[in-house]
Amino acid sequence: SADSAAAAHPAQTASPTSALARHVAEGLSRPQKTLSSMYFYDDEGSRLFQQIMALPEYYPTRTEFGLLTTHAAAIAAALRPETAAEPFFLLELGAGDGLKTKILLRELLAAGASFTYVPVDISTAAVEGLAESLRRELPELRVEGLVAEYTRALTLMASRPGRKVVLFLGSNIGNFLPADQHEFLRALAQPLTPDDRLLVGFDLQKDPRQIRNAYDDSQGVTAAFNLNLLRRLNRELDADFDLSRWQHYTDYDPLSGAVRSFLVSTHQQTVRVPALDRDFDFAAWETIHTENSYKFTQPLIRAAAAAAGLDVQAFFTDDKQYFADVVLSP
Ligand code: AVI
Repeated sequence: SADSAAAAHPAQTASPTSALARHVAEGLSRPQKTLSSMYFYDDEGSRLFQQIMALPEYYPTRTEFGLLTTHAAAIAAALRPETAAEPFFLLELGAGDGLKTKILLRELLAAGASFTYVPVDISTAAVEGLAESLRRELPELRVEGLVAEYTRALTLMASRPGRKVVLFLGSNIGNFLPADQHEFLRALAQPLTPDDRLLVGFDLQKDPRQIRNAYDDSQGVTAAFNLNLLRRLNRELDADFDLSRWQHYTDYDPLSGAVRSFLVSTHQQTVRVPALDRDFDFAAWETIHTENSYKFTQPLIRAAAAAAGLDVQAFFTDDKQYFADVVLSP
């Protein structure tokens, strides 16, 4: 049974009822097999994503960094309360290494704003690592890390007095399906009050080849990032995916604005997942859909905001119009 399989390797295997195990059982049982990009980010996946952000083809991080640098003063002004002395909370959902955020933090500090920076992540290591680096680099900054799911973090913070400014950068919103983007924005907005603000990053539609290349880089880092999902199932669920029989495939569809990524089975094969006590069959060239990364236009951003009951207060973009950081209010 699943129980005895897990008991046989207690140190390596996740319990059959772990969120990952349940997700795999469900996702690999569908006619179009699917696994969520949410599970890319174990330690190895997070390390590979850091490498992706530095790739020549991966323009979003560099572009958003440039646009935040160029418009730092105007963005900080759009986020700050009217009176500099009024204290507020600056929450950041999924801050990563905080490289981009530090531009805004420095700008707000220089403008004499009184605020507490609250990086939010479900990984304790991520929150502590960032808090630690900020204590060294910006000792005058007040930091209160929060280990929680995003919407739960906002609900928790809602009971604290003071305005809230919420950052959701990097076009992470694009990894949700459109209906889920609207629902997520609505859930973020729900505990906020009209004086609060959201700053959300959106990757914009552009030359389709350029978008596709960003997700299929010449060094194969994105391929390794996608394939790491199977390595993770081997590590955590004791599965026996043979990585030499899988390929990374990605495509950008200008009609839907979505980059879709897949893991492709190059042979007919059966994979055993002991933590689930199950086998999964793959036909030759069958795919597992692993990621969506939606690209936006200004009208799509306005429609998403409207669907979530949010107003667009300010729209910042770079000179090539590759990326946008948008200030929203409930
Ligand atoms: C985290 N997220 C915004 C990235 C993106 O561009 O969709 C994840 C990624 N996947 C492949 N490359 C980068």
